[in-house]
Amino acid sequence: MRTQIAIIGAGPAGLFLSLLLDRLGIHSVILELRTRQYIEERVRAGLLEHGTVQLMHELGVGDRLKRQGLEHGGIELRFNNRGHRIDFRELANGKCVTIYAQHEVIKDLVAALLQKSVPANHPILFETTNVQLHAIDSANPHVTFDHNGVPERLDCDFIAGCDGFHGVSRTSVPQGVLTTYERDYPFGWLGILAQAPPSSRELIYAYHDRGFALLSMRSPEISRLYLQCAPDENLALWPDDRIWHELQKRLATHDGWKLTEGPIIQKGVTGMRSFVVEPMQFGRLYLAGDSAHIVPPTGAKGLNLAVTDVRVLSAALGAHYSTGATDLLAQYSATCLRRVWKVQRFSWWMTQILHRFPDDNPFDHRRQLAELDYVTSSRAASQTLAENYVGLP
Ligand code: FAS
Ligand code: PHB
Repeated sequence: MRTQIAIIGAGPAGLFLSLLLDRLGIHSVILELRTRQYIEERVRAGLLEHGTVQLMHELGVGDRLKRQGLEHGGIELRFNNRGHRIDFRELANGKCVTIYAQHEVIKDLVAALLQKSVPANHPILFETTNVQLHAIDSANPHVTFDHNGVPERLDCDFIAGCDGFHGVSRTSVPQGVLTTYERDYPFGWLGILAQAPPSSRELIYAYHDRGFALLSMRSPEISRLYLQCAPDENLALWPDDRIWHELQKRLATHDGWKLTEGPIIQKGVTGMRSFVVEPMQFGRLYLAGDSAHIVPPTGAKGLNLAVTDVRVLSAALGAHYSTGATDLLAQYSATCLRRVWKVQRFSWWMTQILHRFPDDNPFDHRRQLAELDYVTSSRAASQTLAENYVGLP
């Protein structure tokens, strides 16, 4: 088998990249470890930046998003039992964000790719195992893998490592080439999906003595909620009524606001880390998305950052194939990392002002409240939050 770009992984990074390359007339093949059903049902992120929504419409995959996405013009920060709205439209030049589950994005992208391809083209091979990258620092890289029990080889010009934090791409780079920057947080998020109408039109981020809580949603009927927990929290100790009790406490307001409860249909614990690897390229291998960086979900950036990486990569590959230019490819990592580090900063900042840290003292508690008071009472400070949250230009 031969293609121009071998893409490892059919997450947001790999799928958006394949569609962006297709628009440029560049052929790619995606090798995905899991089944189509698995990736289309995996519950993960839920919030799309302004730019990600625009891209889905540009790529012609935005019809369901237009019908089902929930457009939000702001968020609420809740602390000392009072809510304070951050108005994106007023503060961020009319921009907003859209709630639309990541697995719905995956469904739209997979459908579009399979619709475009003629059978011989194989845009996505599911259930590929034992993927190995070869000769990545040569002009003739290739990938070997097993598919349907048969060993296969895919020759290509370039490889895009879009296989997430636990993939094989980053670890295919020789020892000593990459520098890793990371911070693990002393807490995680216990997340639930519940059959309960969201109790707020917009997201609520709550800072509370008992810990952080977030009210989000997936539809007018489905709530998505998170509460700060231990990084290795034992879900068995969290029956539904304990989860609701804790969420009610952390989201309570002075005027008696109540959270609407309902059957919990999914629950899970997500660890939290900040992680960046530099550079994001080696030879003809380019890392994009979670294979190169991880952000704590507080800023809702993980999926959106993956999208901006592959916008840069597709433009660089397009320039290479159309003019032979190699400068954008050479600058790929530096170009992405400028944004990656600004998004890391914002995600860390949102995380450190909204969570209770076990080794913090009363001074830190007062400092966090002062920072929240400042952000919600200063136009300059709230504008900074707004422009980062909707997506940096
Ligand atoms: P992904 O991990 O999405 O995709 C990588 C793909 O590569 C997967 O399909 C995987 O099966 C495949 N793969 C892995 N190894 C392979 C191999 N060896 N061979 C072939 N294929 C391989 N972000 C937010 O913004 N908000 C959130 O609320 C949020 N919640 C999250 C909850 C969880 C539990 C997790 C794990 C992440 C969450 N994220 C969230 C972050 C998440 O949305 C990522 O940022 C986003 O999926 C990144 O997309 P990709 O880089 O494409 O990586
Ligand atoms: C979600 O809806 O899953 C979500 C929203 C905002 C975040 C994190 C997760 O910051």
